[in-house]
Amino acid sequence: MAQSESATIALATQALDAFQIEIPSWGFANTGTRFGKFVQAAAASTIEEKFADAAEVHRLTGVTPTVALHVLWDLPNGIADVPKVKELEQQYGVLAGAINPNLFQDQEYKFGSLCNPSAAIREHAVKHVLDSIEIAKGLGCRDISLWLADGSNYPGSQSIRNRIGWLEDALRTAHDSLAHNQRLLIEYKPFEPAFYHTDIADWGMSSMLARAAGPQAQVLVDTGHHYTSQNIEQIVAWLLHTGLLGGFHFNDRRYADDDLTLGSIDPYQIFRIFHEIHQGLSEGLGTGIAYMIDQSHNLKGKMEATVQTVVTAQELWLKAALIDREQLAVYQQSCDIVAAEELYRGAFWTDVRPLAAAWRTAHGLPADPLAALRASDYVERAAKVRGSRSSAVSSYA
Ligand code: AFD
Ligand code: MN
Ligand code: MN
Repeated sequence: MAQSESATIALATQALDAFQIEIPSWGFANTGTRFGKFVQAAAASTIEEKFADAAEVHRLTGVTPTVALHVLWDLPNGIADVPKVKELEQQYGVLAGAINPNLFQDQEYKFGSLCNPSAAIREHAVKHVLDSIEIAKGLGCRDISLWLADGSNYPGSQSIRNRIGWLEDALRTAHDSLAHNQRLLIEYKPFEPAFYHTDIADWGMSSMLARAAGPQAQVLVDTGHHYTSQNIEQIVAWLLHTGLLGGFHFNDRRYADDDLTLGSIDPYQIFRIFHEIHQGLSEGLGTGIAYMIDQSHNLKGKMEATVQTVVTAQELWLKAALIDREQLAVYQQSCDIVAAEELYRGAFWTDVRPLAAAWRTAHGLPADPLAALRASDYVERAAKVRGSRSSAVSSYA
């Protein structure tokens, strides 16, 4: 049964009012692949420039009030940098979001961090996580978003089960230092940079590690961290059902963890994930989910890519919200496959851009944030101020 236009507008307003997404500080910086880095004149290279870019994205879109920080890249002096970040929050009007420890760049992590066979190295890695939790406390951040590159490249070169035990101990220690309102989000990834086994390789391992760590540990789903054929929305449904869904790192991929912009390859997959979430939310599940972007904008302009991603996320969130879930349940119950599919896909086919534009206008925002960015001279001004420095960066820095 078609919804009346006013009902659709009311539904769209409710859905868009409820959606915010966190942007990554590293999305504004020069990143690259193992084959090199193409520097961009307007790229941010200081924490202040990252806050400035994040604030501009929030000014244009209205739905990105927080920026995820990477401890070593954004707070190189650790907890000592907290006052400076607090000043930037005040100055730019966006807040620090998830805090990301860095357990993958120190030379001593060559054979692992929390899973390293050396107790001394494991202790060093645990200390870094504990320091990151203290930074999060200092900034009033709820989430510590933990990704390990730990694993091995050759069969027989490491004890997989010893590493599980060390990891359980480390995560329990980290969990026990959380404030009562904080969460430890445990991210999984099937491979890369380890190419034989990765210690936290799938949602099952993350789930069991979260359960072992304690009630404030949950799973972080990075959409690029799955094998090509995996049904991610089914994983999301399981994590919702078990109360283990902490949040997302959104991006898109064709082959591996490509960190392409969300919805650029397979928008339907994100729609299917968002449907599971809307369904869960309607039943009181998933209320604290962290929606975060984790992308590396190697070829696209970083500001354009970030604004484009936020707008796409809003549109896919809204498309999924338009599904008449009550009617869908009737078709599912009666196994009317085609009716269910036509209702479900019909929402995906709906062009929600006019609804989203109207919502933005009603909120005093540009109807088309990407066009507004492109019409502005923000990127050109940033390139002028920052250009001399970033062009000095060697392509393999
Ligand atoms: C890399 C990792 C992982 C992590 C991100 C930020 O694959 O997704 O969350 O860096 O540290 O993309
Ligand atoms: Mn990630
Ligand atoms: Mn990744």
